[in-house]
Amino acid sequence: MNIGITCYPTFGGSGVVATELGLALADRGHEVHFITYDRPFRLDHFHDRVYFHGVEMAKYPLFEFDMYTLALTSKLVEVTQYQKLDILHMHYAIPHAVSAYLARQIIGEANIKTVTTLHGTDSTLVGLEPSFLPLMRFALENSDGITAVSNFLRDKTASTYQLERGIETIPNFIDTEMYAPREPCKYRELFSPNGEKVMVHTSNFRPVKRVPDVIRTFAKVLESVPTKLVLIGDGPDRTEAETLCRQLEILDHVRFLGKQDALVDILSAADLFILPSQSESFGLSALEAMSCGLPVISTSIGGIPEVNLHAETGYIAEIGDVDRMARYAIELFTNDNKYNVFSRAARRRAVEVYDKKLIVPLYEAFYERVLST
Ligand code: GMT
Repeated sequence: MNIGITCYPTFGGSGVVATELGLALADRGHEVHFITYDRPFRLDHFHDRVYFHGVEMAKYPLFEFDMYTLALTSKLVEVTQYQKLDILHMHYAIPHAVSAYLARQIIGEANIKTVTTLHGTDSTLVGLEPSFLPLMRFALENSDGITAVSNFLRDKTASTYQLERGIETIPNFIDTEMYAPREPCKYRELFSPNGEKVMVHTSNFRPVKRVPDVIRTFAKVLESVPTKLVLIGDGPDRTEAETLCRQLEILDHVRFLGKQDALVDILSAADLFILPSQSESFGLSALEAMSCGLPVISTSIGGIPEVNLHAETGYIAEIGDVDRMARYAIELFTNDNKYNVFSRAARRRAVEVYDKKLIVPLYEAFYERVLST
């Protein structure tokens, strides 16, 4: 198949999933065209059968606001026609599904099919804005196929937007050969010079991630078990997080690493992943950690419990319950047998349920079904 993929190309789970999907599809013999305003950040090497088409923005004094939706539409039309695409796969509905709809109208419905993958906030937050809601509903009703990354997101979207057509769950996936425990891990001694336990969190430091809960949980763990905290990522709550560490007088035990590429090495140097989000359709960062053998302590929100199984691959607590999250961490840090069982279960779940070899064929089968309608 000739497949066009549009996503947000910057850091973020939806861009990661879209890019990894495109690369995996190319490895399986398809031709993949990424169509977006910047090169997706994981598209940093030459890959056979993978192409990138940048969306150019027209500048004109009358245009006070950029018209990305229209510029993307034009590029989708151009690439579809010249590269003879069979399918346009939009990751994150707003505004991509709208551009795909417009492009299909221009090209002709018989000549291209469109698929929208919902990732989370496109459906649970942005699409609910009163100004977007009718547009979102229309764009979804008019996609040739819709997938969601968790059953939670599938059901929530169907009920919120009162959709008359089905949504298929195709969960996020991971390359479990790349995301695997690495031993001996080169960063372990740096993070844990005196044999301390290591907790890790990675996110975009937005309020929904509740980074202060990570820090408060860690501070409580530190009262009982010598532990270090490693924070990966950056975003609007970073300053507040650093201030909180100072106030709690724990800054010496916390490392803020900012945005990092060497995730596998860092995760492999840690013992436990913490994800106290107040909104999460899936929790790709938790899956990355599980694949590296880290048990996860998370909230029970959204799609996270589909990924992290309570008392099996980690523990689940209510939003904001830092006492309980700390108790769970201490339990795992002080019971080696239990820790090892959880660690193995986390890795096994990643391999047996979410490996890219299992999930990418589900997208291929979905495309084939859409193309045959
Ligand atoms: O958290 C965000 O708003 C970013 C968004 C994204 O585009 O990366 O994340 C969503 O998609 C990820 C990949 O499917 C999921 O793992 C995240 O759980 C989801 N975030 C939310 O639902 C808040």
